[in-house]
Formats: sequence, C-alpha cells, structure tokens
Amino acid sequence: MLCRQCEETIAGTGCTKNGVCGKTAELAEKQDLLIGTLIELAAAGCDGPLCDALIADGLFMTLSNTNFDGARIDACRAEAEKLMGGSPEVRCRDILSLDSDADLRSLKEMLLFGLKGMAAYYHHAAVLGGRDESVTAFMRKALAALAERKTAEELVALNMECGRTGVACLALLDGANTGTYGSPVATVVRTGVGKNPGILVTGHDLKDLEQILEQTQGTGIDVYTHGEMLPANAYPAFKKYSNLVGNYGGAWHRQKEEFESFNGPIVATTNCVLIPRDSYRERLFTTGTAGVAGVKHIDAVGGRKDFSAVIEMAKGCAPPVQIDDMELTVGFAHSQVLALADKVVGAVKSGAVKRFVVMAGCDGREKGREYYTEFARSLPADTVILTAGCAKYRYNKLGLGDIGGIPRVIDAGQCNDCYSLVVIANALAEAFGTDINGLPLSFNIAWYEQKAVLVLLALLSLGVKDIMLGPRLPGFVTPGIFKVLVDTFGIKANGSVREDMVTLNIE
Ligand code: FSO
Ligand code: SF4
Repeated sequence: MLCRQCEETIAGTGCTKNGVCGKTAELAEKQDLLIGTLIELAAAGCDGPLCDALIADGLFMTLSNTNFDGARIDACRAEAEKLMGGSPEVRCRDILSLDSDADLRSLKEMLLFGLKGMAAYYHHAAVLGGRDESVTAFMRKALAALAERKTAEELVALNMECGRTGVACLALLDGANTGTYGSPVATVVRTGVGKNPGILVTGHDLKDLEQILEQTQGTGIDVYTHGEMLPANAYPAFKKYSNLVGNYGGAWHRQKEEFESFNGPIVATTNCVLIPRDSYRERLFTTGTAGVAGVKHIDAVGGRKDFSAVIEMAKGCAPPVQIDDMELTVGFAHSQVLALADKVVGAVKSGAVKRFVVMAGCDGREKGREYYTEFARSLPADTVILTAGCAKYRYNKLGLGDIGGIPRVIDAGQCNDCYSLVVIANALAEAFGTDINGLPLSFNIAWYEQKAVLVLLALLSLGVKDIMLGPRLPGFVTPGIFKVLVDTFGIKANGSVREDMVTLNIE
C-alpha cells in the first residue's frame, strides 16, 4: 500500500505497511480499487443522480477515518461496476502514477484529496436535499482527468477550479444546514453529565442527530454531542429537544478513552471514527458512509433510520462518567457574527481588537499539536480567534474570555461550516474597504484529513495569501509543488511558536 492522504502519514511520507489510522494493506487495496472504479465510471461519461450519489459517497468512504469495513467498500465498488454494466479495467495506482514525474503525481493526488473533501461536503448537503449540478459535474470532470495525461499547468488549473467549486459546495451545504435547521445562534453548551443513561452522537451528520433526538424523546435517555457534533447545539431546530443535554468530551482522537467512560451507546455518523477497543465495541454503532468491520451499522430505509436498537441498549447502561464540567459558547456562524457586525467593526476601529487569526481545521493526536494550544494561549489579549472544525478543541476550554462582549474564540461550527469564515472575512473586508489580504487577519490552519485539503484549495482560489499550514506539510506535496505554493501564495510551513508569531506579525 501507499497512502499519504492525511497529516499523520508515517514519517510524513506515506503509510506502506499499515496505516497509523488502523487501515490495513488489504483495506487500502480495496479503497484504491474503489477509487479506480469511480475514476473509470466518470471517464465513461456516467452522470445522473444515481451516479453522482455513488461518486460522492464512494469518495467520502475513502476519506481518512471514515470506513474501515472492507465489505462495504467492496459493495460500493460493485454498485459502480453495475452502473457501468460490468467490471472495468481498474487502474487506480497506474492512473496516479501514469506520469512518472513526481510533481505531476503530487498535483493529481492534491486534486483527488480535494475531491474527497468536496464529496464529503456534498454528501452532507445532499442528505438535506441540497443539489448543485456544477459541483457534481466538476467531480466527474476532475475524476476523469486523473486518468489522462495532463501538464502541470493543466493540473494546477484543475486544483484551482477544485477550490472554486469547493466554495460553491460549502455554500450549498451552508444553505442546506441553515435552511433545514435555522441559522445558529450563540449558545452556551454544558460539558458535564446528568444522572440518566445517554446516547453519544459523534461525526458531522445533523440529520442523524435529528432522528436520534426525535426517537429518544420521552424515553428517559439523554443525548450528548461529541467531537464535530458540538456545534449542532446552536441550531434553533435542535433547541426544542430537552433530551439534547450537552457535549461530552473533545476531539476525535480522544474517542477511545471518552467512548469507554461514556458508558452508553455511541453513534458514529461520519469520520473521524477509530477502530474501537473491545471495552466499547459492542456499544458502537455506525451509520451513513461511516463503517468499521464487525460493528453494527444502521442503514436508512426510505430516508428514515431506525435507532431503536441504540435506544434499547442505552436503557440498560449506566450514566456517563463526568470528565469535565464547563460551559462552551458556540454558534458564531456567519449570521450570528454579522448580527454583531457593528460591534466588531467598532472594536477594530477603536483598537480594542487588533487582529483576527483564523485557526480553523482539524485536530490530531500528535504531541506536536500542543503547539496550537500554546499559540492560542500566547496570543495578545487584543486578538480574536476565528475557528471551525475540531481544531478548536486545542483551545476552546482555555477560558480566553471576550473583548467587550466579543468572544476571543469565535466558533463558527464544524469544519463543514468553513464557509461562514469566508462570509465573515468578506464582510470585514467590505466594511474596511479592502480585500481579505488587506485585513488585520492571519491564517494559521491545522490540517489532518482531506476536507482540510479542499478548504485550503478554496482559500487559495479566493486569493488568500500567507497561510500558515501545519503542523506538518502534506506528504503528497513534493518540494517542487511546495515551491509553487510558496512562490504563488506565500504559504508557510509551521515552525516554533515564537517564529510563527513573528511571521504572522502579531507581536
Ligand atoms: Fe475533525 Fe475528523 Fe471535521 Fe475532519 S473530526 S478531522 S476536517 O475528519 O472532519 O474537523
Ligand atoms: Fe496513513 Fe493517513 Fe492513509 Fe491512514 S489515512 S493509511 S494514517 S496516510
């Protein structure tokens, strides 16, 4: 196997025997075959709703920490073959190394990983009825392009188009989320626990949470969010459920300890799910594109999912063990921040807020990621952090306070809500008569998996310069391509806290 799609790839260059994530060589082979089949499907000119859904879901299933169930990967590939009317000549690895030139391969991998991120966002929008033919047409076109010989210029152009289409896809998802559940409002979420047994819902799928809340009402079972589901507490549509009692735990990589101490069943709706310990394996359920071999999976039937087995299990479980008891403020998506626009602009004009730092992205388990905690803690008191994604768990419990009522950590939501940060940055730029690069705004992005690759391409396509990327550079980016990123966009690799602060010009 050779997989180097995430930040934790071995030695920063590639997992070749087993993945750090737990992916085996056998599963990697199945995922490669699935990707190859999707490429063949796109190259064969397949389109239409069935084809689009299969491409989006198939790509999503191969995203890091999403699906560890080889049988479901195979089933998805079989569906694609059926759509094509037979088994294609699958050449995924050959396709990516069609050009022996390492830089061309690097650009193709960047495109493929950006597509995986786009597929995840598109899947979430589609679940709520969102559709955009320009996004699915681009996914088909770009997949097909992976099977063709392309020049570096053509591949750079495709990557930029991937970023632009990514912005459209994020906007589609934003519209689907807010159109279905309302615009998030500032909300204080408790992290302590009650005395009832609970169900823990992790991942990003809001519709799954909605169905669990509906089906759990009146059963005496409490529902808690975990990881990337925390921002769901801020949606008006979920506030009517008194059985949604708070958030338990932190980012995905701490799930093995947290799922153990939760005591009740856990529903993993998407990435990042990890291969479970035996201590909670029986209590873990997956749904949607998520999967782990040997773990119970709940499928939708006619759009509805039956969570009764989860609820029945919860009734016989002990309540969760408390691991902390704090209050977190969430819900600062674009509409809530724009409602405070006068206050924010006034604070910048008066000098009360000197700089914003976008610290969106992913968290990860490496010790070096403590850097982000230290970075947030070391920021001057007149600096405001704009965040989205599970990267926030590195600093959202530090109690960084507020500046005249403006929280110093403005949490726009999931990584799926990065569009909010674009809207907020554009609104600030308009208020100050400049462009995004002219604002007192720095970017220090933490990446882990392929949604972050798409967000990076989206930011580059918007012309954002001088992004700090870390904690390590992607293993799939060759020195030659990194030079292009540095020369064209001023991208910076992470370094020590001190150096970064100087580079970001915030001291
Ligand atoms: Fe995190 Fe995982 Fe949302 Fe990612 S839970 S790391 S960008 O897959 O999805 O932020
Ligand atoms: Fe390695 Fe990441 Fe690929 Fe898993 S997803 S095999 S950790 S590069």
